[in-house]
Amino acid sequence: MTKPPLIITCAVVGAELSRQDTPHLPITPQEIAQSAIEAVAAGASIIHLHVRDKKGLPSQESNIFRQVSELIKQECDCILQYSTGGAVGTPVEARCAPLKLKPEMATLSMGSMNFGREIFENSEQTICTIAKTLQQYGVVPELEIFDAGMLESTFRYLKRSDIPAQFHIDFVLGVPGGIGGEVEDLLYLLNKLPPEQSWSVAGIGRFQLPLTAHAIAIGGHVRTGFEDNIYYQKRVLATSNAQLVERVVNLAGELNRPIASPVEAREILHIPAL
Ligand code: KMH
Ligand code: ZN
Repeated sequence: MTKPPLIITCAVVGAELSRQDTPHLPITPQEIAQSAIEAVAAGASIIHLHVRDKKGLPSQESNIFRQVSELIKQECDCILQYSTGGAVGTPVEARCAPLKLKPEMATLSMGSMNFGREIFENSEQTICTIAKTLQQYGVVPELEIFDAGMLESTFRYLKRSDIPAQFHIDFVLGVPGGIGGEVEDLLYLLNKLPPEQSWSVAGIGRFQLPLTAHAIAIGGHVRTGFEDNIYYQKRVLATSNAQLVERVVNLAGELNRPIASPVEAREILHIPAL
């Protein structure tokens, strides 16, 4: 089967990291936008977006999402994918708040889990509330699957029409508290997917590189960026999100996978053309 062009998502900042983890983390709206623009120039077609407040803390404030989105859109075309996961402990109303800006995509985490030392709450009620809000604003969901049970739950929610029928799946592998990040873990999950379902993988930390290479080779899509991994090599920090994207582009070149433009990514993901 011919493989589709490779969609690269870049998760530029996330909610869990600070400048103490890496001095290269973008924090202000201008820095986050600039980092996203560079990632797109390097080959990313989707920007997975979290934002930070004036203190550098994670925020779901829609004004900040608006500001960052406008800065990015002034400079380049890309699919903006807002986080509805927010930071651990963010109430569901706040998590949904930026959806009123109608981004092309947003995330929907498919279950609760231990997330490092904390609990990432995604009860059935939370999932259904976010799913309904996504539908209300016509936003295409990316389902975040952190563990095998979340995929099983997805099929259940789907049968009951609690989530939209059209979605992309992102397997986030290697979060402490979720499924592991070995290639075998990915294959176990993929075995359960219908063949036509689009999917990507986000490997956390040291799992990022091998999972990326594997996904490129077998026709999946990939997520990279500081949210998932701040290192370029063991004990060597990546200096930018673009550097991590460039590595994916290089691997894809070696493996003969062309890179999807934002226009091609929209086609693959059934997102209406602009
Ligand atoms: N910050 C994590 C607890 C998402 O963006 O939708 C959840 C997360 C998922 O980052
Ligand atoms: Zn995220």
